[in-house]
Amino acid sequence: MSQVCIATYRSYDDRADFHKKALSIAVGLTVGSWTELPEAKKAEMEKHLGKVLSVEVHEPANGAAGERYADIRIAYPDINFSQDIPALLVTVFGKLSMDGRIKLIDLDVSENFASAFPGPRFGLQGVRDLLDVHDRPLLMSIFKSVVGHDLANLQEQFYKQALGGVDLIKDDEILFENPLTPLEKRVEICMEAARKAQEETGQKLLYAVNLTGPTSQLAANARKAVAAGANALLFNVLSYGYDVMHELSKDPEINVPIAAHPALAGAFYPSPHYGIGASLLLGKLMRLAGADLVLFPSPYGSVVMPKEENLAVKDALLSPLHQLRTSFPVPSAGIHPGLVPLILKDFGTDVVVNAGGGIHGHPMGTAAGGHAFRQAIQAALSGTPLLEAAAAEGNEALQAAITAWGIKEA
Ligand code: 1AE
Repeated sequence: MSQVCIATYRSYDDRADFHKKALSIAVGLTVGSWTELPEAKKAEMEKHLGKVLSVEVHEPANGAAGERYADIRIAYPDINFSQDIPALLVTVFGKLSMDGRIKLIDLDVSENFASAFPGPRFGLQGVRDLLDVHDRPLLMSIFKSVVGHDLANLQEQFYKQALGGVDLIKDDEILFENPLTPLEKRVEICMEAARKAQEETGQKLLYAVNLTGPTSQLAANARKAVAAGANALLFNVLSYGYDVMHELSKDPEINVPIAAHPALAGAFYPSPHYGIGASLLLGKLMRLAGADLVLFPSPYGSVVMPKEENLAVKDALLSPLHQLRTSFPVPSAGIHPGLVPLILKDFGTDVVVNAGGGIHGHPMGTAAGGHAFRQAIQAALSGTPLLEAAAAEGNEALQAAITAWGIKEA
């Protein structure tokens, strides 16, 4: 068979003949009809025809209604669609996404299709190189309370976060272009605070400024941000579409890492019956589209994603995928220092520990919030139990964080 992209679906139906259903998808989403075609036409259309690769039917043990499903794999010839993510998604799950209880759980793109995608420009290793941090997980802080604040206030917030020893600071995803903190000014004052903090901490820092506005202005806005000194971007990928990030990430003038925010992802992945699986939505497709870092809900904090799904996202970002660099996994939401050993146990050291409330809500203030995380990371790396580390001299920030939020062991 020539180059094909393979889609895996989970289809729920109490009575369906899943083999028949799979065939109707493979034919319907490619050549339209097959058995009615004259033999000469069949020979001509063969190269366009989708092929059913496998159908695994799962009959519920107790015959319970609503639980019968099949995992169906279908190969779609690359020749049918152009080398872009919209064409791929519309082919494999366009109309089909509205056709009953069916979820797209994975996509294996061909070497040929992947060759059109440079993927993450920096990737995990490139982000580490920029920061010169190679021996520990990174720490990211999220701006909180940004709407309605002016530049001076933002600068102060930035400085306090930077003093805490974080490696990255990201805008809140709900901070859009506004008269109080316009993009270029925001970048200038935050990067000024970053330089000032670096004199104290000796640490490099990336500021992921939120890239917003109408699609037609995004590249221009990104270039303005970079010209003003931005050394990273935050991007709400799902509200714009993967192809928009793909265009931004391969633009030679937008030569900074892009952190993909998962806003809207909850509209796609949580249902077992509908939508797109988390590892595809937030893993493979984000990486293919060029995200250097990918934020996603963690299994520990406030916006929970089941652990198995979470680790599948991680694997999709880190496992070999054609020629693509790996993307940094950033499990997020509700993260506090007491979760750090768990995060490192599940994700290893190639992870970004990311927190907003868990930094700004620290009882001793924002900078102490960062310190508490760094102390927790150090403890977890050296195998020291958090309670023991918190009792050590100099680790008062960790002690206060544990008193405030506790420790979650498993
Ligand atoms: C899953 C995205 C997390 C995010 O963007 C965010 O703002 C988290 O904030 P906290 O750490 O839950 O306060």
